Amino acid sequence: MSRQTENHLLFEVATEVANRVGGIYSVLKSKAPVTVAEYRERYTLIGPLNHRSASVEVEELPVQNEALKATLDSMQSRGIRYLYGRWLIEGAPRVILFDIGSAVPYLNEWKTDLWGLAGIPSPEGDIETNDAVMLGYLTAWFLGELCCHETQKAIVLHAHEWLAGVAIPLCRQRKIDCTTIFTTHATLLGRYLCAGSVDFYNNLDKFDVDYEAGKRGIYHRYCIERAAAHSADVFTTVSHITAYESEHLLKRKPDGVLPNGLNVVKFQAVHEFQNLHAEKKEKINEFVRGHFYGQLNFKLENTLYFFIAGRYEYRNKGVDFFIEALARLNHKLKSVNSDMNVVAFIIMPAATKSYTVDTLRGQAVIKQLESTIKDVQGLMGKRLFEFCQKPNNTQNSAQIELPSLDDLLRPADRVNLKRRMFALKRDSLPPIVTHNMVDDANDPILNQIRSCQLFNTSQDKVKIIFHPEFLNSSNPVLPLDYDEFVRGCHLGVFPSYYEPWGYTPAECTVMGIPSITTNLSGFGCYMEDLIENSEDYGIYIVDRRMKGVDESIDQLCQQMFDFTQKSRRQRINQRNRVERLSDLLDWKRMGLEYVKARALSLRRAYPDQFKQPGNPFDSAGVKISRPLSVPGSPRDHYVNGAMTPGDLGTLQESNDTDYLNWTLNNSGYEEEDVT
Ligand code: U2F
Ligand code: UDP
Ligand code: G6P
Repeated sequence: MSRQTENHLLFEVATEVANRVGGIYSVLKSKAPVTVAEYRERYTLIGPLNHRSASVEVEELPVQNEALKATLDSMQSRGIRYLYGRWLIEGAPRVILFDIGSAVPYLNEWKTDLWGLAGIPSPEGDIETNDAVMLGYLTAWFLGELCCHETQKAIVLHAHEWLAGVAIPLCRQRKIDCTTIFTTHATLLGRYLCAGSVDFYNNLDKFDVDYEAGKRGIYHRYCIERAAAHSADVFTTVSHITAYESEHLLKRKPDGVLPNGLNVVKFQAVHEFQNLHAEKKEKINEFVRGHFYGQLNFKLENTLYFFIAGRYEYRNKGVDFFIEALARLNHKLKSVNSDMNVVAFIIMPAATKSYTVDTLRGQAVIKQLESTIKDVQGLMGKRLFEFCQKPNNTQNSAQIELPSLDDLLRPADRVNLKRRMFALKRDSLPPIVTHNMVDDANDPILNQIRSCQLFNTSQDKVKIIFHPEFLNSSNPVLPLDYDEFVRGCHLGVFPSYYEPWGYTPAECTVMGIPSITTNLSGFGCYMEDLIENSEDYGIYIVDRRMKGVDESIDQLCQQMFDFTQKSRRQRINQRNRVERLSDLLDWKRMGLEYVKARALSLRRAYPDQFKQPGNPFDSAGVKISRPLSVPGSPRDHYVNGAMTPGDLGTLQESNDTDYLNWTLNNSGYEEEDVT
């Protein structure tokens, strides 16, 4: 049956809908404004229901659309529970969150079916795979029914990552009348192989994939990923480097690359982000004063905050490089007698029991000192005021007397202050980790810090703080949300070995904070392609392709060292330049690749429609404009703003569509339109 491709419906399925785990949440959330602007109520996200996060992120709504209601009612009548509502983020997209628990009675039947249908095994006891199977079957069930109720409009299903990929082979096998896109944000085997000690990139074409997957106990998961990649109408990844990896590990060359964008917020006042940096840095200063209490022998004025953040993937995220390079930087700063200090934060969640007593105590004693000083200050002010207005002190102008310190600071105040100062005494060094770890002795980060001897001694120019938990504003010791923390820092360091895209450096960029990345990360390659002299623009790229490990670490150390040698003025200028690159990462530009992928999948599913002259996909509209502000000096590959950097070629070639005509509702995204 041929359906109308214009006004088609779009469903995006992922496990991170309204539930933050990692980068896919960032993709869906930041992309929502542009997708909603394009699709309005024709866009719905599908995911598993996580009660804890949904209760704060989703507002329940009645289902109004008839086809949708009939479909969900029918599923409900067979025991499936769901939450339909509005995801409370910018753009406010509609979501259907299926309660996976309610599908458990079907699980064994579905597992058997998956084996019969696609030859994919699903062993006992792998909860993640069970959840993936249930989410996939629920999605396919939903689409199958929806196609019967909604018979006019074409339906696009876009699945992210293997965890949401089971629906794709099902749609194909059951011949459900929809078209599918599968985007992989990393490959399973890639992550596993890189986390070990293999020379991944030089051997990509040589791995025996089935054997490697079997060896790691992930063969069934790998089968799901590979089935999704092969049975999707359009298969994409988030960067060229992952496209290359997918071609070898999943054995299908992606049709194109859908790079990750961000929802770039422009401030009215251009320098607002600089003020924010100063404001948030002060909050970090407060934490640092507490953490280093009694041993704060370095000036915060001359201190730079570096950080690495993300999921705890020791080798993949390059924490090993970071710590080694910090040790070298420490040595270098000492040897040149630099007056600069670095406090390096590692923000990576690991299993912990609680904050350490020392960490909590540090914050407490500094707060007590602060509050005692405030009290004493008040008393001294009062005494000064009284003294100055006494008649015998003001009568004789030739001999006006000022009070002595003893008049102002009384013995009781001195005692109070001394008590607080005694409380600052400590015998131990400032801790390198803020929490009690469940497995302190075997933690790879702690062990490397130990072997590099970065112990926060008073001679160290580089101090280190491992915070094994993501940040949030209700944190008792460092009360900042992650983005506030980033704003307060000076440099993000992300020397990843395996990083399909890498949101963290991209986020730094749009917040005007310089960062270090590598030419093995999707983001790093994207920026390297786009900008000449990227270091001037605050994008430092470590070469992890052509250089040996030692050489790469030296390069990273040198980049950090060069950064410490900048003056405040130079840092301010560099932040301004970084921030000007934001437009390159805006979904208003990146979103175009998603549009192309959907057009291609519709074209593949309904080729007849695209032969007709006058198809709305091929006709009038308004040209997309160039980015509002043209970035500093980047090479502009793009003719008339038509190209976006994600093209592998095929997305373009297979579509005759004139993408110059793509526009967001002709007028662009208006905030008030979608809230
Ligand atoms: C894959 O994702 P990942 O989950 O490995 O990672 P990142 O892109 O590094 O994203 C980590 C996210 O965690 C957030 C941060 C990022 O959005 O803002 N975060 C946080 O909320 N709190 C903290 O304290 C620290 C970090 C893949 F490996 C990546 O290369 C891709 O970029 C990603 C999406 O395609 O998928
Ligand atoms: N500036 C700032 N914060 C300050 C002081 C200055 O943002 O505390 C601004 C200043 O107004 C100027 C910019 O920094 O606009 C520096 O721009 P410049 O043209 O010198 O260097 P660029 O950033 O263009 O390389
Ligand atoms: C921002 C503020 C300035 C402040 C500076 C500190 O630019 O607008 O007032 O002096 O940050 O920069 P630094 O790199 O030393 O943290």
